[in-house]
Amino acid sequence: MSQTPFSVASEAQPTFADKGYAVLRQFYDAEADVAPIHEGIRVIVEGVCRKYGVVAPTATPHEAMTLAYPQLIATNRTWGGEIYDAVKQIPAFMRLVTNRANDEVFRALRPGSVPGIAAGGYGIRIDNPGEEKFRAHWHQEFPSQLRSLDGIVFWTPLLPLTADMGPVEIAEGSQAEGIVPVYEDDKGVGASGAYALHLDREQERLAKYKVVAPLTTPGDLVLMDFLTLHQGGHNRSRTPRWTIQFRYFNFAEPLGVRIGWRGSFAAGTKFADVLPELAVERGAA
Ligand SMILES: O=C(O)CCC(=O)C(=O)O
Ligand SMILES: [Fe+2]
Repeated sequence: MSQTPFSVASEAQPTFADKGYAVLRQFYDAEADVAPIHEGIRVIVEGVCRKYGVVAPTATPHEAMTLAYPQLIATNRTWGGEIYDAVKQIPAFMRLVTNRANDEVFRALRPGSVPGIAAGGYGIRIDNPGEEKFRAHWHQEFPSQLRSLDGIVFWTPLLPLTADMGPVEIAEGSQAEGIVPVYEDDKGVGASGAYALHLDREQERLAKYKVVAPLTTPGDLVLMDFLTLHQGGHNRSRTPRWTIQFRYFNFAEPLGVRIGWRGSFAAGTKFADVLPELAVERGAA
């Protein structure tokens, strides 16, 4: 008999607690769970091409994601935003986000928890080659999502990731830092919201940890503690990097209870209005 999601995640729990992340290979069924999302993306990209009169290959999801999408944004970058906002509303995507297996993973990794899905904390990233403005640089999830201190990021790719596509980079064991203060700086690239937050004494903290960048393929699931330092790798390939993220949190965790499970940027709130003690002046700490 195949293992349950709960038992798979229970086996990973000691590693997760120690390293602040875990990789569950082929946790989702690539055919049953992921292929319908691919098809949903294909149909949307095809429709946007038709709408704007762009002639590009969309016969397969792979063509739509890797050929038609770059062709669209090369013509007009805002059409990419239209697709980005649309794809997170594909029913098959929401079925993955709300999959019962996710609650089981959360309960196995956070014994005694009451799992919640972070509203606004789910989406599909499309990281284009060489595009720095929207890259997720080193951060902890907690300030940009809040909800509860012991939340978990679920991260799963829609295309097989190669090293040059910039797999997510994780500072192994860095959840041990606890909550790291942050300061705001747009770094001269017009970054806003979570993209403008920077870790206090970032390089000094990162120097203590080994950075890993697991290569994953559709169906694989990467789980990260809300306090683990991580960043999106640089996409140096010629292919847009399509990946899914969503977050679960714990209704029973005391800090979450204290802040009323409020969210952060994705919920239209600034973290500093909810937890002012997290913000520092640059270089002040
Ligand atoms: O892989 C990436 O681009 C980073 C995504 C991220 O920070 C997250 O999933 O929370
Ligand atoms: Fe993140």
